[in-house]
Amino acid sequence: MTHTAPTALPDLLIALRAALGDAHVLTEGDLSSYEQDWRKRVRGKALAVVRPGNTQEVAAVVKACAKAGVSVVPQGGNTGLVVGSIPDTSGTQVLLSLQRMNAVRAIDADNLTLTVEAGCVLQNVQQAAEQAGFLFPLSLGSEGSCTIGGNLATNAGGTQVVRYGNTRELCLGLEVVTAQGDIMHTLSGLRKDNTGYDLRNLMIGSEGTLGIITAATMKLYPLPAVSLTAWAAVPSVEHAVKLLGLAHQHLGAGLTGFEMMGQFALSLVDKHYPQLRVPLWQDTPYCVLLENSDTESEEHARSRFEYLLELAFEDGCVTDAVVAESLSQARNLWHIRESITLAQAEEGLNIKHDISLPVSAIPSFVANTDALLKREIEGVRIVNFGHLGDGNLHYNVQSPQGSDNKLFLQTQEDRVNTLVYNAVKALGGSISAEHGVGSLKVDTLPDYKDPVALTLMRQVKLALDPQGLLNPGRVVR
Ligand code: FAD
Ligand code: 2HG
Ligand code: ZN
Repeated sequence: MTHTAPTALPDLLIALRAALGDAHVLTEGDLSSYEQDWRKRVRGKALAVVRPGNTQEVAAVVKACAKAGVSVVPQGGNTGLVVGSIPDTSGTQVLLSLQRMNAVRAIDADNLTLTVEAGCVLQNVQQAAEQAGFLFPLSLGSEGSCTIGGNLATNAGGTQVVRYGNTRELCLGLEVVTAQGDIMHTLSGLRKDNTGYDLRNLMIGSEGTLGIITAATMKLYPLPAVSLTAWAAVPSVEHAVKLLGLAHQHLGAGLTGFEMMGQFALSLVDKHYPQLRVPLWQDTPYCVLLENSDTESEEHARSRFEYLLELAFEDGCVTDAVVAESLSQARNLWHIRESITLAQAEEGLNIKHDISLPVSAIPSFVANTDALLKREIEGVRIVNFGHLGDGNLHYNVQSPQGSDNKLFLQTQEDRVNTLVYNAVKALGGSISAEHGVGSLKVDTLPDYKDPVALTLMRQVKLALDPQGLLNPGRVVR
């Protein structure tokens, strides 16, 4: 497909080069890392990839684009899973990468905050916090590449939400470039501020459609004295939910992670990364990964953890368990959990469902939806895993063994989505717990979102971005 750029575009490129310098306005060469989505589902084509180095330059880019009527797609680490961070195929959108804006601006130890630029890679934010003697608890499998700006724009979850909340709960203030190219200076380390509408929380989770986040002030926490990790075999989802209840009761705020992984999900890790040596998976339908963080001592943590596991064995919630004896063993267990997405990608293209439900509804959701899908599609393979502690499952669907996965997506994706999302809706759940809407779910959302809420969302978009130039076609149309 060829596209003809509007005649105003050369003037825009001249303005962008004047604002950023030639080196940071890319129009040629291999731009695939910016134009291809992580799941390799869609490849877009940008008019230009621009890489501003500071907030004023971001504002200059947005102003120039607004003047030319050209839309802007913000991008951080491009690890998003819903096709929200790449340009469309028209060749007329500007891809604005925040990657050069990666400075840690400040750490305020007494206030327990850190202020970082949006393009900071999450792992570097964690390390900066640790070097200052603190914990920054956001933790995702993509943390080596995703950026804090992307985490805020998607309100990312991850594996510590059960204790510390989503990215939204970790943020105190933002600096944002508006659709008009103005800079909203609301970076703040305040834990209390009731001076009107909460624009920070409106921007968080808006997936680049309401403003471009350029910096953020985030909460820090004391480093725990120790974190212990256990891997437990559980006989059913009901038992995993019961174990979660016991863990809440006996670990209290010490419970910092609770992940459930189905046997087929773990078999994919075993198949594609045998060196990771997945424990216990062959003899049990589900495994659970639990983390107990303690501010007192290792002895204290271990005795509480072992007491919990004893109770769980007695109750029949757990049939076998391994408690990591060292930091490297614990890291390996977490690495296995975080490798499921990659192992699934190695297996081929797949249908993802990033859903949330009340924890109490999860056992019946899994039982009924597993049965429904298996009845409707012979040989379908269900990759079920996720953050059970938050009521969030990655209930993914892989084509039958040996079938053409591209063809499976073409012919079955809509049908599978309808079956799964209808089951989620019937139980009062959400079709996106953490990855967002992007362009993959933009046309599905109206069937599942409250219509009044959706109308208000559209009005907000219109009020903040009347020209519709910020990441169009994402979240709402
Ligand atoms: P991008 O992919 O670049 O962008 C994501 C969205 O945010 C796009 O809509 C983009 O336009 C917008 N955006 C990016 N930066 C800005 C900005 N500065 N201002 C405004 N808008 C912006 N997600 C979870 O929630 N939990 C997980 O556990 C998790 N695990 C993952 C594991 C793997 C292996 C992978 C590949 C992904 C995982 N993700 C997870 C999804 C993804 O990593 C998150 O959505 C992450 O927050 C995206 O950050 P990013 O910097 O890569 O953003
Ligand atoms: C995770 O929890 C991510 O590992 C990715 O959210 C989930 O691959 C997925 O579906
Ligand atoms: Zn997740």
